[in-house]
Amino acid sequence: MEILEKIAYCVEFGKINQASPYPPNMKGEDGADEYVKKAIDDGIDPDTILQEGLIVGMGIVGVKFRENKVFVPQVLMSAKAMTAGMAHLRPFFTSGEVKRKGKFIIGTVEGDLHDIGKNLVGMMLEGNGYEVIDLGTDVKSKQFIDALEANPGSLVGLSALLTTTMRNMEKIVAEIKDFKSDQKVFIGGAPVSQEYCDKINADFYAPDPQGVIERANMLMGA
Ligand code: B1M
Repeated sequence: MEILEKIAYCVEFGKINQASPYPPNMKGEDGADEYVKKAIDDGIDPDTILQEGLIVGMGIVGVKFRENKVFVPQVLMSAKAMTAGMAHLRPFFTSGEVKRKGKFIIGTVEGDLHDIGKNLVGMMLEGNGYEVIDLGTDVKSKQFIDALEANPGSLVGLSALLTTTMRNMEKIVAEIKDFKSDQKVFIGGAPVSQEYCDKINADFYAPDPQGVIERANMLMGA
């Protein structure tokens, strides 16, 4: 297996680094951490490592997750493996050597403290080449708008896990659209639906991270 395939494999199966005991059948082997570092040392272009290694692995995970072939614990391990690999690439991104697809502002809406799903969406977006601006949880309209003002051209995504806080999305979407009428707003989270998205005039509903990535790539022409 060549090194980029190994990187994709480590992300797919959640192998973070050599010390990581998970998955048990890869105990003692190198993980995404070591392989990405080796790939850089071998002179492989960081963008190639991202696109043909980490992103390939996370793409497989996204599809498997949607199809219920893997579950949250495995996805979190994959996200950790990807994060370990990304840490070596980050300096190249921030130095501008790698062209990112765009910026994506994400937050869990006002009143809601659930962040596991939002973090997964953010990590998968990051692994797919987006710069993610994570505003955290309990995020109010003003924080989204301030972030949009500071990062023009960004996409924005709202997450909610409670039927009560989901209602806050309507106000936040309206205030974002008041700030910039053609701003594209994604919404998601367990209680959210396409019907609700249409009702509150949001632009895209995605049930899972893969759906957000696919829509964002279409919008960004990536
Ligand atoms: Co809470 N909680 N919780 N909780 N909690 C739920 C959501 C609940 C369904 C449990 C239940 O009763 N069965 C219920 C909501 C009921 C409802 O409104 N219909 C509930 C409740 C009631 C509460 C409290 C009110 C409990 C209380 O205090 N009485 C309270 C509220 C706190 C608050 O937010 N103000 C509360 C608190 C908590 C904890 C803090 C203990 C903890 C959160 C820890 C954390 O996030 N750091 C917690 C947890 C863990 C859950 C459950 C068990 C798991 C949620 C989760 O992380 N799922 C949840 C029950 C359940 O879902 N089985 C529950 C895994 C995660 C990967 O999935 O977040 O759906 P999810 O994200 C998915 C998709 O939705 C999508 O992609 C992700 C990956 O596929 N997605 C997006 C998410 N955001 C997206 C954005 C997008 C697109 C897709 O575009 C932008």
